[in-house]
Amino acid sequence: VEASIPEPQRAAWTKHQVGGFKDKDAFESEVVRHVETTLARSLYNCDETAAYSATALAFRDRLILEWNRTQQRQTFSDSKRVYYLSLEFLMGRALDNAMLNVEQKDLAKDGLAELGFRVEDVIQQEHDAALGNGGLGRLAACFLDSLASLNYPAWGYGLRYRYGIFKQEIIDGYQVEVPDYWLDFNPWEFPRHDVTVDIQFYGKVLTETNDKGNAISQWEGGETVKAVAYDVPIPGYATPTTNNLRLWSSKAASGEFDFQKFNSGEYESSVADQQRAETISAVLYPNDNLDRGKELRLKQQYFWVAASLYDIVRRFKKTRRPWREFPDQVAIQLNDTHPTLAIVELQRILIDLEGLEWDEAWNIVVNTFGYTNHTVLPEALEKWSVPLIENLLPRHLQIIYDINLYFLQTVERDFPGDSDLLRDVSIVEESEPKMIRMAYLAIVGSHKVNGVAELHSELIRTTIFKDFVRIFGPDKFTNVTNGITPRRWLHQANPRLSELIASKTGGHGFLKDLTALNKLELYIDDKDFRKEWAEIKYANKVRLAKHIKATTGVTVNPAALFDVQVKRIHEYKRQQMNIFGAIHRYLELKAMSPEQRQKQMRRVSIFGGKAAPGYWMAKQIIHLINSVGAVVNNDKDIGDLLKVVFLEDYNVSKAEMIVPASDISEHISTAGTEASGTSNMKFVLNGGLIIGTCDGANIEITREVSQDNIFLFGHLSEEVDDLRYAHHSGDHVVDPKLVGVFEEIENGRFGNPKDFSDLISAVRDHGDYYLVSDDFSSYVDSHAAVDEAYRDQEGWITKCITSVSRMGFFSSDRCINEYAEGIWNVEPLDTTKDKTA
Ligand code: TH1
Repeated sequence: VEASIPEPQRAAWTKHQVGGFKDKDAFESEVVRHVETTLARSLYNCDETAAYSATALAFRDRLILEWNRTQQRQTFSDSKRVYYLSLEFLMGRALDNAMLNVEQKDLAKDGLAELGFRVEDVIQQEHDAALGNGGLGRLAACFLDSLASLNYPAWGYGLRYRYGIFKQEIIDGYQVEVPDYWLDFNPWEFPRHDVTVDIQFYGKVLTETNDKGNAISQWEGGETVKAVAYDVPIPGYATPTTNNLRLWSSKAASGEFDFQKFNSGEYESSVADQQRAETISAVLYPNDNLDRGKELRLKQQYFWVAASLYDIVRRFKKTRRPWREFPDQVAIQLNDTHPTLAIVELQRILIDLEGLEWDEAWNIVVNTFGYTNHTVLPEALEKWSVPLIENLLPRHLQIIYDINLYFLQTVERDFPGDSDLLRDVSIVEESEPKMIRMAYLAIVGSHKVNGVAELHSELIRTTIFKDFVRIFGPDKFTNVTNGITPRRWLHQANPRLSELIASKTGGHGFLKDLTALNKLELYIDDKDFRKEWAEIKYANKVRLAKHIKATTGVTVNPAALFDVQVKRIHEYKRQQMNIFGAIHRYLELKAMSPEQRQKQMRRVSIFGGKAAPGYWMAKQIIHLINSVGAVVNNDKDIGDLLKVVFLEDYNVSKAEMIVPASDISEHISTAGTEASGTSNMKFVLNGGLIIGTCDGANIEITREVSQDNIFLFGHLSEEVDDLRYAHHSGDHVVDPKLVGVFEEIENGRFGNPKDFSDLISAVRDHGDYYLVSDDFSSYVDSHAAVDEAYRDQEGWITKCITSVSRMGFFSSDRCINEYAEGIWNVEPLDTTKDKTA
């Protein structure tokens, strides 16, 4: 390839290639150039928004050069690539991350200061890229950061939603959803109008017999939509590797609109086709851990999967290798079952379009895919109705049936006569209408299936997928415990703590190898170090207190214990138990004499998180939190002994401010329901302790930091089934403390009791599925233990430092290396042997 370009031309091009900014001056001149030319503004009307835009464009120009070189390097090296398919990428802001990863933030800070701006203010101008709901989408974003930082040849594939997760406003204590139109100015994406794929829907299947007497099927689509690629550069930390995130946007296939219709006066219908096509990538479904089975969602899934596979296959074909080498060149990871149709689509490409035999094709497919399961909640396991698939993707349905047929034949061969087993593991559920079980399809079509924390991986092996362990053997099922990127979640979110750690561990190496944090334990008794540590936490709390004041009007005391629960609102995550606990605390304080009261610990109970727009119970929880806050925060008896605040519109950028300011955070899901959780890791990494159940990654955090440094409570996952069963036996008694809480709510102490009656009856009258009552007293006791521990400030700081020093395991770098070795069989690319440099 290189030789095809004559030497003089190559020299002319490379002469003009530049990496990072040479110095502050070079940076400033690029900023000024972008302000004056790209933005057509001047010194006199350059506000913070314009300064942000120009800074972002200046860094973007640098990133794209490294991006280009990375792509060339990966192509020349001919190495295996990883493709991470995710319907969600919760990226947050990009500028700070880009400046830090290319290690030029100090230079930018000085340059912007000379131009009259504070870098912190400039960074704040950026709109979050919020193409995700919560943990699953943020995990994908952390993985992209680690893949690039570790120099893996990897691409992310997703959808370019015009509207990301909605913006949450709290009005009169209720959640109101506002659309998140985020694309007005997005310097981080590059439209590739030359990279487009035609995607078919509907239509019918034509079957013919060829010369060999084999049936040949061809799908004739009834409708075509165009997928247009938009590329987002992903810079690794302290490495030239800049990987690519490719997001697909939908467009009408027939250009703009139907001119014939337009000219004959049918104005509306002439644009209808165009609008229908653009609807596909218009909006992110705002459900976390819930499957609603909507046709448009299925369309999104196929659209994205088909465009991505076309792209991947095209890239493979350029290598001119035989098909059997496909899995040596390509690893595709399915982030939950959302991209499972990729399995069917690749099989279709190989048999219908490339003419391979079924078995040869299937072998390639299975060796290519890996599937990550993120939940055991039954309402979140995807199923698609057969009539829906049959109408939208008729050929795919046939292939699914064939996959199932061959699979069930092997089951029948290995477990003869076990018809219950056949029915239980069938990809097709024999219901009315029939349903396709996407998780089963993903298992059958992948060579590895993993859960995201040890307990969760054990649960999938022994409960929802136990039959598949019998069929395929235990080796197909594995665990990769989730992780987080220390670049964003320590270095970027908590710069002062990052610098303090750097000063004690010998520089910023811990950002590449997080296990280096263990060196901190040597300084556990160092007075100055501990003082600085405490000062940083306090400063972070002051910053959050200011934000709370500015956004809610509530004054909170930064010396109080900050108790934080921020995550999507869901019954299984049990924010209702938290607010019941706060009410209980309030009632106890009220019952005390003023003297007694003054001996109590001060608390700020902080909540944040979005409820899915159709999730009634979650919305009641938000309303209850706000209603309790309105009473407690204005009670003169209470003062700053207790404050209850709900922070509006929790998102990645807010998390970067909230996480470093917490003393204790709550990870209190019913045991066995939270697959992993990842914010638990973020809080501990930032010097906060956690109160939690024996669930998800809490268990592994406990193993690392030790029992002494975490507040665990509640029943274990083994006990859950029996407890649920007992609730229906008639003699179900609600915890007396909780009864007291319910009484006060029902007396109208927090507003109209009708507004909260469903929250109460779920516990008292409808079987308490999430075990709120069963865990309540141990939860309250555990909070008392937190108060006691916090009284001893020195002891508390020791716990925090010890915990941070033991968090190395939870880097997403460790996680990605495990995937690379155990599932993908890919290796990092040596960036020093760069032929093109
Ligand atoms: C989350 C899990 O609830 C969480 O425990 C885990 O840490 C995270 O994934 C990353 O592994 C999930 N998010 C979703 C979102 C949808 C469907 C299922 C899950 S599981 C839309």
